[in-house]
Amino acid sequence: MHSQSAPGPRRYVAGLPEPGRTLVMGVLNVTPDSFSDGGQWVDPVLAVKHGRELVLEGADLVDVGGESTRPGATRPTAQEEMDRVLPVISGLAAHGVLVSVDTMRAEVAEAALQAGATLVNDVSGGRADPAMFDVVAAARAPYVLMHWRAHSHRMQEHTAYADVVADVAAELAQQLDRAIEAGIARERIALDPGIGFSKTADQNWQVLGGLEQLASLGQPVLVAASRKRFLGTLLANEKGEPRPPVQRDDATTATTALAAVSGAWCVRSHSVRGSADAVRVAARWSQDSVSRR
Ligand code: PMM
Repeated sequence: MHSQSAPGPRRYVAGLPEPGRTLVMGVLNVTPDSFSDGGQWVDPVLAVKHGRELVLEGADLVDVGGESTRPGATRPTAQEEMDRVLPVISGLAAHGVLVSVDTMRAEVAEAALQAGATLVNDVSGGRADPAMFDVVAAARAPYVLMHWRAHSHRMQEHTAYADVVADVAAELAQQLDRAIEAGIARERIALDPGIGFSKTADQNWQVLGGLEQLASLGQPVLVAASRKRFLGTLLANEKGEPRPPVQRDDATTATTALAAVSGAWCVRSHSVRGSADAVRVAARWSQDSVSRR
């Protein structure tokens, strides 16, 4: 049982909106090879148009990424990554869209912040590039620190845990301490357990079931389950073939609702309309569950 007097986890990140419900981060991958939307938004004009559509559908911010992190992906160079993301970030920022940059590289994060991004979403949690924390600290930018063990081509070799929820929480806590030591303010940091990163399908479900334990680290939690493989596996057909990524949106909406009632600060989603509805339902649901106590 949680102690009644323990302070609840922080439910906001300084510098970002606080609408009184879980935020929705819309995914905009400007990559040729992401697992569910790869190749669709390589043209910056189409990408900006799509990003603005995501906002109309209810995204609070749009996450622009130029490197695919699907298992086995090969890395672009930093220059290629910047060529992909910077025109899209500046185009969206010019339209008043709140943008996050999905990158593991300090150099890309710095250029993206200069181009108008507000938040740095680092799937490596500062482990891929030793300069990342310094760049984020100097810019005083909000930062998503994800649980990460290895680059994509090797990540599924690193799925050994004694207790996946406790181990992910401990590894996140260690990186959180390092980020704070490097000068990033605690109230600007959100944590993300990294669904699908160095985790089996069962481990992903265990992490989702343990979201409240992760929240006990005291930081806001971001959940990014959208269209991921473990949902395809759960919804496999009678031949055992996984449900394809674009047919996983209803399941994504379900994970959004459940993450939101479990206290997630933000969800990252490709199918924004469903997630935007789900976070509103969850907020209303939770309001009455609290007042009835
Ligand atoms: N997953 C992907 C990309 N970026 N960012 C965060 N914070 N958390 C995640 O789990 C995450 C992420 C995976 O790829 P996708 O963009 O194709 O969904």
